[in-house]
Amino acid sequence: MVSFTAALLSLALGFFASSVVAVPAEHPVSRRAPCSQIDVHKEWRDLTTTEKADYIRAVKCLMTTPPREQREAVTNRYEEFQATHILLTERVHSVGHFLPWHRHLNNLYHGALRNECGYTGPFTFWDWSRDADSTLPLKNSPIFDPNTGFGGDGVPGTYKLPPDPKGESFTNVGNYKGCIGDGPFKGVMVHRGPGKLITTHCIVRGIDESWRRGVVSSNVNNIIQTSATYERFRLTIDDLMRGHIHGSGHGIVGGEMLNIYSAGADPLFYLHHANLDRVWWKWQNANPSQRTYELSGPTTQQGKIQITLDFMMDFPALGPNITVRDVMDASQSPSCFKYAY
Ligand SMILES: *[C@@H]1O[C@H](CO)[C@@H](O)[C@H](O)[C@H]1NC(C)=O
Ligand SMILES: [Cu+2]
Repeated sequence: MVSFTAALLSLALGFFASSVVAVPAEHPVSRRAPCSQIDVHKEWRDLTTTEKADYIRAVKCLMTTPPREQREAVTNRYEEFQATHILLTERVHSVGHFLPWHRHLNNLYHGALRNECGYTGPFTFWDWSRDADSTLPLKNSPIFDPNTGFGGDGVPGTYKLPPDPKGESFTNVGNYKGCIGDGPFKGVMVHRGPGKLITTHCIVRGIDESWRRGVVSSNVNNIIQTSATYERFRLTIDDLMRGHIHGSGHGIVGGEMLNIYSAGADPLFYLHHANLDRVWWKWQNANPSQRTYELSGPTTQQGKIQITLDFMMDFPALGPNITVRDVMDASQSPSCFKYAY
């Protein structure tokens, strides 16, 4: 009887303990230094022309800055970020820390633009809903402007996909139309990708209207409003299928942007992921006491272990390991930012 009661008690305590784990207040924010300032991240078209030019300059500067670590076919800092994403692809997608990992990847990328290439303007995101809601073709987006954006579509006939002998590089998906034909990244060569392949190639795009519906504001707002749990939200977001938010930003740009491994070949990768992060931030801020530290999902793809806030994420060649807890609240160090809207 005693042991039965004890068993019940410990069951109850166990239940109590695990329900406490879900309460955000039991997960104090990190003991990191407070933010010295809160950066306001702005949509690309809300940057001044001077800020846009300086952002592009800083990205091109990363492309001529030596990498920190020696890795095969990594010739500069910009490629180092792409290579880390390729290396960790299976570990950071379709897992509980998909959103936190990509938030911090952007933190580190922004840090490199600022500290290694002297960028002083606002960090920036691409609100694809503004394009998808308009009646204009997506290729007319200011993001694709050759003078004040990232250049436009791939040019047919300028790129041929290499063989993918192991069939593991996802080169069978995506609209590899051709090399970027104008703007600041025309002629830029990257050395990793497509996928896990190691080839020297241009930045390949293929702007694709068929992905538009996934990112119209009615769809995005609906997901923010109807996802009652992080689990629901995470599963809805982290889906590369047509009609879904994450895949749609990749699919609209097309080409290598739709390659789950090597999408970081295209500088728009970071603006797309910033906007995806912004959708998460909006979801968190719709109910901050409940959602800022709400987390779920497996630690590995199809794994059985549930993630916790103590889960350690790594960013080889880019920055120190960091727990998921330390990036959940964007207004806390080391993120220290908010979105302009
Ligand atoms: C960072 O995390 C990786 C992967 O979990 C681990 O192998 C590495 O030892 C960690 N590094 C430090 C300094 O803790
Ligand atoms: Cu990714």
